Amino acid sequence: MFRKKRVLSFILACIVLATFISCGASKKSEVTEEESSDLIVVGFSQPGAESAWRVALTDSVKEAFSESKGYKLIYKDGQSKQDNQIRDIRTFIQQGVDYIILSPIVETGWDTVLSEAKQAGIPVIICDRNVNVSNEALYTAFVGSDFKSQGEAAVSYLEKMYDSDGDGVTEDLNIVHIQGTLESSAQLGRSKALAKAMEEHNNWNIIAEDCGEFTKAKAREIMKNTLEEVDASDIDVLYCENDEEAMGAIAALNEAGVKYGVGSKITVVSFDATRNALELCMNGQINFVVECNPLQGPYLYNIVNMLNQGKTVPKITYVDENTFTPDELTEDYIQNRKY
Ligand code: GYE
Repeated sequence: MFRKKRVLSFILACIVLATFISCGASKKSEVTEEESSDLIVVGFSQPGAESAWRVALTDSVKEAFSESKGYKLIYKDGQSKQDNQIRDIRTFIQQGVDYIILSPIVETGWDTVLSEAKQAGIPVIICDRNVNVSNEALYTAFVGSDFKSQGEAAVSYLEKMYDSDGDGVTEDLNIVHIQGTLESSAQLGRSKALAKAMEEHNNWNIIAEDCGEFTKAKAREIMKNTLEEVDASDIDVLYCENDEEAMGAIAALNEAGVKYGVGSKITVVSFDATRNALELCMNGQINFVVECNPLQGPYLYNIVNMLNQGKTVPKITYVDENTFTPDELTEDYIQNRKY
């Protein structure tokens, strides 16, 4: 009898304890939910971390959507694979985020996952590179660059540089073209401008063309191989679709002892205008840099803020951008730059 009573009170004690623990736990999760429900949750899908430019974009977005401003940012790196980005967006949808920001690795292949986000009622803001989808209503807004204009800026620099008498007829040009990740908006726009120039100037030739994946290592390899196939003295222009590629190609030229830049036969043009590239430009190693502005966080913040207030947002917002030649640069300017 006594034993039975002890067992009974033990069971009772367990029930009380279990109730206490479970109450405590539910109370705790309520608090966490309450805390996070005050924050607006934004999922940010990046294609990778292939360049200093992209790291600057990530930092800018993280800074813009900080907890102190009322946001919780979930950042995902797609490791240079579209499939990973699609998976990351699906995870955001399952998590029920309030907004999705997508920087797409390539332009196509987004219809299905963007439809899923739309069905879930989550606005998607495309940033940096654009998407090419069957229905533009699949995303709410785009913030980024006009890559074709960037390419046109580089082309018009070359046109002026190689037409000293200004009669519209340039010298013959042999161009080495190192492309960015194929089918990304940045590659498509920058390559399109060069392709158009090739049609307009029948004395311009692309003597080597390959994809450097926007990385220094790949571009270095491409330039090294190119120097084995073509005579360096035949090259007039090195058109690199980002700064990393320019730095990689320059490293290969250095190794081979080939001169380039201001005062040499080979003119180097590049895109992004990161601090390192501007330093090279100021020293005359890169002749012309077209800026591509990665400080897109504040632009995205404005869009999300407006959506939050129920306002209509512009479908396209282009970020402010510039171009640089060596004589326009000072050490002070470069050091004060954010990326
Ligand atoms: O030029 C390059 C990068 O999409 C604009 O991607 C971006 C490009 C940028 O990794 O450096």
